[in-house]
Amino acid sequence: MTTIILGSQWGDEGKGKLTDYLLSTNAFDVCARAAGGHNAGHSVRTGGQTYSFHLLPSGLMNPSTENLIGSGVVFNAEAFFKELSQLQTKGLPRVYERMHVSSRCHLNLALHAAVDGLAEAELGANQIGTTKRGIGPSYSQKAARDGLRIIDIYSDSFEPKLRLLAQGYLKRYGALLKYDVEEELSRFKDYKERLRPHIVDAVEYIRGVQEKGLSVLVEGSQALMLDLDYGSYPFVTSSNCSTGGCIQGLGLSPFNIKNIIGVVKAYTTRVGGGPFPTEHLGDVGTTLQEIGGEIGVSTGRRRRCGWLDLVVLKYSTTVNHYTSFNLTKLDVLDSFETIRIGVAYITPSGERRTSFPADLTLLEKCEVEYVDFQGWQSSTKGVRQWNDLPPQAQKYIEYIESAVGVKVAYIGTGQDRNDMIIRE
Ligand code: 2SA
Ligand code: GDP
Ligand code: MG
Repeated sequence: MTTIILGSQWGDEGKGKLTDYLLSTNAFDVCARAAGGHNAGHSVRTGGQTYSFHLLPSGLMNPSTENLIGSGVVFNAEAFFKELSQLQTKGLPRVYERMHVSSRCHLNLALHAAVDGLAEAELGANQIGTTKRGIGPSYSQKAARDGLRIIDIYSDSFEPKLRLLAQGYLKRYGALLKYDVEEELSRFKDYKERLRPHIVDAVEYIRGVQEKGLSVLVEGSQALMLDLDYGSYPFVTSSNCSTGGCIQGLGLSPFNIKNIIGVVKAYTTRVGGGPFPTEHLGDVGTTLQEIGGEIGVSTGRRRRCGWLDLVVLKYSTTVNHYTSFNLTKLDVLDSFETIRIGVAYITPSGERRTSFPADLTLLEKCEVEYVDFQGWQSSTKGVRQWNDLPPQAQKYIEYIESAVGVKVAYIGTGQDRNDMIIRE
């Protein structure tokens, strides 16, 4: 059976921690990534060590789990080998042997990263605030049908195709493009043999896994509000980081899905540009940022912070069909006297909206309606039993549950793997 873990807000909800937690308590046979690339940053903390995952699934944490990078991912070979080497140095066993990659993945090249930076610079004040990992340009090329896939590395047409792509971008950006095609080609001479043992036909791989009745844990990357179709477009990433994107990126059977767990931070953060209705630009935002340690795992950027937004969460639930939630970072709210939840957007004409608008210009003009909760002002750090939570914290969680209609089955109370409350 398949379990899917998805970001329900704007990312960094703690998907990596839940992946690691579930792998430590249930023996999933395979952990897979379905979309995105090395723009993701999933951190896992256990035994006093922190592990960061970008392109690779956090499933490498469990020594008996096999790991797959699915066809929907854009694959950067340099990031792949760098991450494997770092994880091996940190002591994770057999990481190379347990890491499989779909031959259908599109390549994310140094060329794409160079173009990402230039495209962002052209946007001026309207920058997306990308991770500059070339994710947008790789997916654009894939959609334009002139991308290069992993399988193409082994074809004679690889070199002429890459040269052609580079020429195209050179025409577009001229001397601004800082890119050396010869260097890239020579890197791929090295990757060609090193990649070979990792490459699989992922369609056959998933078929085999499902036929044998093995269990799959899909580790979503980014989040629904960054989804190319359903997020706050154009301030989104270039992949489908939704339930649909997981099925598509891995060729999974929809009938095999048992759980779709939405990971929900107990407040909201966003890194990069774009709308953020409940953002708090004053002391609350600063406190959340500092206590929550809200810093990008891949780029080191400070994350913008604000209160939980139920309009976002309901919208995200409608698109992703969560079967349960993991509410994370509850402990970050411990010191607040009052905790707010955004429940509706009030438009300039006075209309009360409880659905996320497609029109970002309308969204900009909306005011947020909040419900206030009394804070618990005591430590929940490391709490592992529901009954040990302060009643105010229980009330906060129960409100979210009943407003959205999805059970909060897991509650995160700290960074460590075991700082988790389970509610059956
Ligand atoms: P991109 O690089 O084209 O995917 O950027 C487009 C938007 O998607 C956002 N994005 C992310 N948001 C949160 N976390 C992400 N991963 C890293 C992390 C981010 C980091 O875990 O902290 O280190 O800065 C991630 N990846 C992409 C991005 O900010 C743009 O808004
Ligand atoms: P992801 O991209 O969704 O995997 O999330 P990130 O790893 O980018 O960011 C989440 C951060 O919050 C990481 O540093 C986690 O270690 C941390 N974290 C996850 N759950 C909890 C929690 O319940 N409490 C606290 N204090 N930190 C948490
Ligand atoms: Mg992250």
